[in-house]
Amino acid sequence: MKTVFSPLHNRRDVKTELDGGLLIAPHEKPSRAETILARVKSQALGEIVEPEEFGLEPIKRVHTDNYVEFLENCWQEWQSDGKQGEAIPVFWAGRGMRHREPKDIDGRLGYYSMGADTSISDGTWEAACASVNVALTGQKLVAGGERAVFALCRPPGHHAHADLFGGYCFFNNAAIAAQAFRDQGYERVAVLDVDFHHGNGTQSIFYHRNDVLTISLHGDPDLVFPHFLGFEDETGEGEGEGYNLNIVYPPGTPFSVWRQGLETACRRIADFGADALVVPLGVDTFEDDPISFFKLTSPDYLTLGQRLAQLGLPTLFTMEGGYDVDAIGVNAVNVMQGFEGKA
Ligand code: OKP
Ligand code: MG
Ligand code: ZN
Repeated sequence: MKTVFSPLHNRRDVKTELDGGLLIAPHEKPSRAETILARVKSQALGEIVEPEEFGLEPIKRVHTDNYVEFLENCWQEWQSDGKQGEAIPVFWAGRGMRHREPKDIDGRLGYYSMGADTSISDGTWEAACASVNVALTGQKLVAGGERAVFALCRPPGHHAHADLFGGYCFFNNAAIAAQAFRDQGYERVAVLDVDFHHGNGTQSIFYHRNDVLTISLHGDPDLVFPHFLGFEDETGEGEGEGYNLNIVYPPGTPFSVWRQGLETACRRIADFGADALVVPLGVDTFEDDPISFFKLTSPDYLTLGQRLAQLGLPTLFTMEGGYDVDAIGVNAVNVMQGFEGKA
């Protein structure tokens, strides 16, 4: 299997994540992608290719023009305003207030975000664009006939809405790739999010549509991020009714239970008649992940890959979360090797 990787991911290197009232060293750090790349190499998974440049057009099929412009200029504006640290949103339009984009950078940071866990600094824009190019290059390879491709995206994307960043995400790489499949004539695209967290951005982007089926397996949002979306009664709206599926699990969930949801998801995708599959892949479902609460083990990721391969679909994996850096290389590449038939 080919892997798409951009060294530009390392331009995303913030020093802060607001967590528990402290500015900690971020969980989402450059060594994550380097560790996975090292495993791709040591396992000889396949060729490693650099992304092509796709520009802003495919991004704007999913994200609003104003949001894209905000992300491009945010760091510059923050600095021009004389701020000393990294850009962190602290004000939001609460209930009863107006959802209206103000001029001030503090106001705009709140308007375009869902949380304060995701600081912005120099290079964030460049890395976020490179991550989209990684996903779109993978999509192009799959559309060109590759059975499956591993888009080693960083920063991740599945929490990003059409006009919101947060949860370490800026552009929704998986949604942009799914839309690219649609724009190239694939009639029905399935997105199966196996990251520990709900794929709230992807759900939101396609919520009113029946041409992209969105499914996410995740930790109960009553207990973890993203807190305000991802419940099982969210099934889609209008034309999209019945085309979103959330499968929610409690703390301590082992693979024996998690895989039942995977089975439900795979059957739904088969019924849907998908002609392409995008898999936002997080390995933060791992038993030792520092911010999550499922109990998957490294061999379970081989089984996951095997089951996905049985769908028989052209498949694009986009890398999302996974924060036990010692294990993410093995776990992510295990999914690919399982897909290719390793037991
Ligand atoms: C991104 B991805 C923990 C802070 C959690 C949000 C989690 C973002 C996960 N103290 N911040 O889905 O892996
Ligand atoms: Mg998920
Ligand atoms: Zn996650």
